[in-house]
Amino acid sequence: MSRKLIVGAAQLGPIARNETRARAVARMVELMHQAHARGASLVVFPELALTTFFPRWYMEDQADIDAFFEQEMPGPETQPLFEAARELGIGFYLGYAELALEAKTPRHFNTSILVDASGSIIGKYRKVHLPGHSEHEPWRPFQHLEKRYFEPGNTGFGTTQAFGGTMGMALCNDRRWPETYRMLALQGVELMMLGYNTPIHYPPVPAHDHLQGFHNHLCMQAGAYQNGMWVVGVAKAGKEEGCDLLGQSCIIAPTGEIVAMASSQEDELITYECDLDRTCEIREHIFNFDLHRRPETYGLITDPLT
Ligand code: CDT
Repeated sequence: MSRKLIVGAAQLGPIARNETRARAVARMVELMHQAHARGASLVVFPELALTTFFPRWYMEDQADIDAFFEQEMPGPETQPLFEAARELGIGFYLGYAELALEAKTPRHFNTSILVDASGSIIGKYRKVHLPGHSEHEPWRPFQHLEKRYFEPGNTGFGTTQAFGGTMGMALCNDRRWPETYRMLALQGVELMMLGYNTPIHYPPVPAHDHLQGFHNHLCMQAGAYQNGMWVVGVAKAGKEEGCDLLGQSCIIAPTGEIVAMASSQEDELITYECDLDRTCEIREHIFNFDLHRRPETYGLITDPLT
């Protein structure tokens, strides 16, 4: 049986602070229709895809912060995404800010879900690597307060059997950490989906600004190749509330080659037919984990620091 599936990477252009979720969802539903017309069975949206990238602002009032979070999924404004999935027979990955009530305690996570073609949520991931800082740092031209507004994810790096293979999820900064890909690959993930919001200006080390695009592809291509998996990286791009966000959404083959890439900073769908069996070219040979890994020498990676 063929294990080829057409995957769509649905890049979004900027979302203004006053843009409604209904408007953002309508933009995404349009991209799902485009994906359907191209025969896609899975569409990947960015991180925090329903609102502007709010960690760029320092806020003290919890009600102002919580206004960017979803307390139910689907809720009334996100329901059209699930209806489109059912109507078109297409699955999707969606990043959003999740406000969960666990043992009556509010928990804030930077989350992604995987939804199947019947509109059911079949996987959830809460972002592990939260970048940025916790306190207001007025010297910055804009803030990156993910460490303030979210707690580290508690789902670990799980997998979902879907779309004819083993699927994995990650979010933005996770792509810079080799452990993300390796944790997924060790569990057999064949296609990793990842949404991102990456400001081009990095205030602590502005000398790296011109390298943002290079580092984006460098880490995802290396992660794909070294772990023999497809990687679908999807941006929220363009000038959002005065802040330039990197585009360059792409689909990367297990060889590390970019096989499709967005060329705009706006809403743009790219698609590619991903053959999940191509993971074998790498996993059965150059990076055959069973034959060649030497985990007995890797203890420092996970041993508690002394
Ligand atoms: N959203 C997110 O994780 N963005 C970071 C920005 C760099 S660190 C401030 C990223 O890794 O792209």
